[in-house]
Amino acid sequence: MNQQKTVLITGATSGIGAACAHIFAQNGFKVIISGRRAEKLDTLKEELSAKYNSKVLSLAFDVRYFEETENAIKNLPKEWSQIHILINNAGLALGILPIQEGNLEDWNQMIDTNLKGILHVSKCVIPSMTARNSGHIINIGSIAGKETYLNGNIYCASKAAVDALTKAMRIDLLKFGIKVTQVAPGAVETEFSMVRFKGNADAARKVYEGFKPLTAMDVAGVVFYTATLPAHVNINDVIVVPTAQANTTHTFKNM
Ligand code: NDP
Ligand code: 8X3
Repeated sequence: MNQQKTVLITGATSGIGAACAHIFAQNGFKVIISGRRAEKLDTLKEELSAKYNSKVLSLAFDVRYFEETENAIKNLPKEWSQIHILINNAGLALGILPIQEGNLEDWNQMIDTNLKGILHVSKCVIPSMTARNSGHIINIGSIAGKETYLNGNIYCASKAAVDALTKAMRIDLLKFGIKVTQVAPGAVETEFSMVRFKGNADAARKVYEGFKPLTAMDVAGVVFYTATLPAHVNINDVIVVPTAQANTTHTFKNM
């Protein structure tokens, strides 16, 4: 049924994006996987093709740079150029410092990836959706965009921007019948904390100690659910957390 549908997933080299690539490929979608690490994309492409016999295109680009993004998406082969579902997932947190000690480079990278990255990719994909009067954009926000927490400052702000942008896109794209959804996860065990703590494996491990965090596939399952509802049904927003996590500041750690 979904054989003809194409999904573009940003940040598919790892974590939630890679899990989304698996679930969509397994279910017969054509999948465009993207991220900066080309060799990881190639490995994933081979794995998906071998496992599910699916059609997969690997597209390496950095969402922070509009020209690079536009060049990649504009030059898609014709049979891949109609994107039905866009999953804006690429994102990261860098550091966890109080605002008065924050690092300007980290701030810029978070804003450029988490917010401007969504703008860049969406700007390149939306015209073909408005032309067809259909499509679905799924933005991966965060519980950190709903509530702030100590030292979360710029990451929280970037995800609050995703929350606002998702609502704004939904209004502007309403007349084209384009669905816009935000999936906002709580703690998911991926490469996220290794990136946030800049390779400090001990610090990263501690984030998930004493409770059962979400897996990337838990989140991908929710994304897939929102993407496969009937044409007249849209999920605007969903916060998905581990059962042990009430909000950003209350996680029950049974240690
Ligand atoms: P991972 O670190 O495992 O994956 C992040 C992905 O983003 C990677 O594939 C990475 O690919 C890609 N990425 C980062 N920067 C860029 C860039 N400039 N251009 C293109 N791709 C980029 O983390 P998650 O899977 O956990 O994160 C996915 C999304 O989920 C993020 O938006 C994150 O903020 C959000 N999230 C994560 C939560 C968690 O607890 N893990 C909770 C809530 C939200 P590459 O390095 O190859 O470019
Ligand atoms: C990631 C979840 O709570 O670490 O978006 O910010 S949190």
